[in-house]
Amino acid sequence: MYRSGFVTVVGRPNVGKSTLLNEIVGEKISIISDKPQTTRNKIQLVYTDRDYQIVFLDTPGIQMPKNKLGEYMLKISKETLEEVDIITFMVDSSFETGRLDNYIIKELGTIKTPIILLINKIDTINKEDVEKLVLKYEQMNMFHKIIPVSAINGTNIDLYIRTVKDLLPEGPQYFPEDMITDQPERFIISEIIREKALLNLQEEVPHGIFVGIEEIKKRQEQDLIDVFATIYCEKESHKGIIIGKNGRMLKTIGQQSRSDIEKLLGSRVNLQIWVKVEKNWREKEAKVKYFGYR
Ligand SMILES: Nc1nc2c(ncn2[C@@H]2O[C@H](COP(=O)(O)OP(=O)(O)OP(=O)(O)O)[C@@H](O)[C@H]2O)c(=O)[nH]1
Ligand SMILES: [Mg+2]
Repeated sequence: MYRSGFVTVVGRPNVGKSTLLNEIVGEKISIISDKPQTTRNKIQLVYTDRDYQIVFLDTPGIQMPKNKLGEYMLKISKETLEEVDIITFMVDSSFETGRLDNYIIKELGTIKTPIILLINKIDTINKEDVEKLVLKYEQMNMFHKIIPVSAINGTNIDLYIRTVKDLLPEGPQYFPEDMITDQPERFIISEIIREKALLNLQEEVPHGIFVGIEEIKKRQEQDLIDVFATIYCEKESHKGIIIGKNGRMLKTIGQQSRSDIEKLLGSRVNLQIWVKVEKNWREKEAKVKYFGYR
């Protein structure tokens, strides 16, 4: 009997949801950064073996929305709760349970779907504190299972997979066995560039960017692919910061992105990035939709 199903991973921003799912599928599909609100869309990551297929949904960190983009992100994180077989709720053990965790716990309390709680980043705390946390969450009486994990080290990830498998209903293999994401190459390339922008830029600048891919074209009879991209930002001053003194910042973002894109495409890449201003696009519903957040 083949078993399959959909599993959403929700939690506050920055707890390590994308790190976990990349670890499980063994490839970097979802981008990761030390800044909150890294993931903006719902991204499917598919785990397949002989008897099981698990379709994981990576979602944006749940946060009180500050603009139209934030409203969209909250909406899709909540929507996924309704459409899955299993919910994984992830918390970060290096922080106290905050207002946001409590908000999410309250939302989850009204849902019948089984919930697995992952307490992540246990590599940053000692054993006694892990046990205390487990006890604290056990008292809430709402989780099918509580698993302390380290997404970065891979600790207890096998136990998590085992737990998910045991809960899966009988079902078809939805996707071919070599498929690990529903996202097109074009999207992953734009996300790689956004990740490098998040990595190198400070404060509000990276949160206001959107990366558009104009063209991906293989040069004939050459092992070289041209990629033309545009980074849209919200203000003239941000454009200056992204380009940097003598173009240095844009060069760094470009070099780091190119290296990852080459790995993804398995070919040499010529990457050209332009920077344009699209004033306050995150506030405007039409623009947010135009940029693909719908
Ligand atoms: N020490 C430690 N750090 C981790 C672990 N897992 C993730 N991180 C770090 O936590 C930060 C956030 O990771 P992400 O995977 O981007 O978090 P996320 O929950 O997807 O964040 P959003 O997409 O913004 O909601 C990154 O700097 C990761 O390297 C872990 O097990 N241990
Ligand atoms: Mg993420």
